[in-house]
Amino acid sequence: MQNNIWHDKTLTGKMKTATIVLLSALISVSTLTSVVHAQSNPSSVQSQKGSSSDPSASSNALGSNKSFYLFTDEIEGINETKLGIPADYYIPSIFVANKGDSITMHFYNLDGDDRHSFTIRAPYNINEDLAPMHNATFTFKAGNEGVYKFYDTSHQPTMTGQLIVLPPSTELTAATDK
Ligand SMILES: [Cu+2]
Repeated sequence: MQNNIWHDKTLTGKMKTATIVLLSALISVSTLTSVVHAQSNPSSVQSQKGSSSDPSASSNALGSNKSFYLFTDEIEGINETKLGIPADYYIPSIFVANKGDSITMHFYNLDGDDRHSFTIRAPYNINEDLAPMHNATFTFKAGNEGVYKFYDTSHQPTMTGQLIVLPPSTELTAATDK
């Protein structure tokens, strides 16, 4: 029985790692794409006429709109009492934005038993606390650069994530051009 438990946990861990690697790769690719696009039009930073096919890929000094999807999940089959930690976590747990972006977060509590919250302190001061099997969509602006922790108020220390706010995309482009 215990073998099964740890086997399951390892599998889940691998899946989680694979997901994170995949997400990282996607983020890298999209970042590279926008940088390459900007470099191929060095004189047109101001004139990116929203190629409306993919609004999330466009960027300018005012920031862009980013939609993120956040889900609750739980590692199955582990003994929370024995380990002394909750089995709950967020997936994904890392979001990357540029300063000035408008972030729309779609938060889904997929747990049939427990409440889960998305809580982030100043300067954001958001506390979305969802009943089981509920979801919420909320929008906020990415402020100063930094790494901001978000967490669930009732499942610590495992249920945490990070919002990474990079410099405005135009500054990144300028830095790359040098
Ligand atoms: Cu929770």
